[in-house]
Amino acid sequence: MELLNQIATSLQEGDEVRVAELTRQAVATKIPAKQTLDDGLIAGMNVVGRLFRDHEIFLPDVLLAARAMYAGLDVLRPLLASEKVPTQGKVVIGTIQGDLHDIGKNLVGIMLRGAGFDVIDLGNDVAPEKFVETATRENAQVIGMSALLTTTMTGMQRVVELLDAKGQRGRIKTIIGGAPVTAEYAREIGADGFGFDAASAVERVKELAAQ
Ligand code: B1M
Repeated sequence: MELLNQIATSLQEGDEVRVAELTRQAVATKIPAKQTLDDGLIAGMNVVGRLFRDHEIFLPDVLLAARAMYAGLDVLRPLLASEKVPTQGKVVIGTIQGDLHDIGKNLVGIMLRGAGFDVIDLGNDVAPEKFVETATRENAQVIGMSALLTTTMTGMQRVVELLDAKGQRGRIKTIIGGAPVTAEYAREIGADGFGFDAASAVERVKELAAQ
């Protein structure tokens, strides 16, 4: 769809004003928020990722694209979180230590809140101990961790190990996600779940919180 292509292109150009404006147009023309997210904002960010990997653009360009992504997300946030239902449980989320990527994690948080979960967002660069301490203190059912770097994803295993050492592993469930993370990796480190995207993360968290 032309409008969604324009959103993707403006995001690649790092034009946050235009991305916000076009996203508002998409909302006004009743394009479903999920479609604008997937085929506009995320599609644009995927191109940015490829260009950055191939050294065709540089870090400042990626930062501008991230800012533009947030401008679009701010417009979609109320719609993505609109079907609020009574609380389904408590989830502690964060991006793992050493990792500053927080767009995907924030999306997961928005969708979880929309699905009726109480979400405690620890932000990015979160130490394994902090995940475990917070979840224990807050009596959360699930810890959700995000990692975007192959060098930081290993930190998620430490959270599972800490839960084990404190005898909390069965009570507090873990779900992991992020671009380099796979279901196989989740199994390997003993996490209870994996989310390919924000929507599948919510489905899995629902199952885990109900166990
Ligand atoms: Co960075 N970066 N970055 N970056 N960056 C990647 C991840 C990279 C793949 C780019 C590339 O080379 N192609 C590469 C990693 C390579 C690797 O590890 N193999 C990379 C690199 C190298 C770096 C730096 C090291 C660059 C440098 O300094 N030289 C540096 C690291 C900083 C650090 O963290 N310590 C860095 C910095 C940055 C910015 C700060 C500029 C910016 C982040 C801004 C921010 O987040 N506030 C940035 C960005 C934007 C990216 C790319 C382009 C886009 C990431 C993104 O937001 N995608 C990224 C390339 C890419 O991933 N294609 C890249 C959109 C977002 C909606 O998707 O986060 O995947 P994503 O989330 C998805 C799913 O993964 C899933 O649901 C989300 C929605 O569908 N999901 C979960 C995510 N978390 C989940 C948790 C769950 C379940 C599902 O359960 C709890």
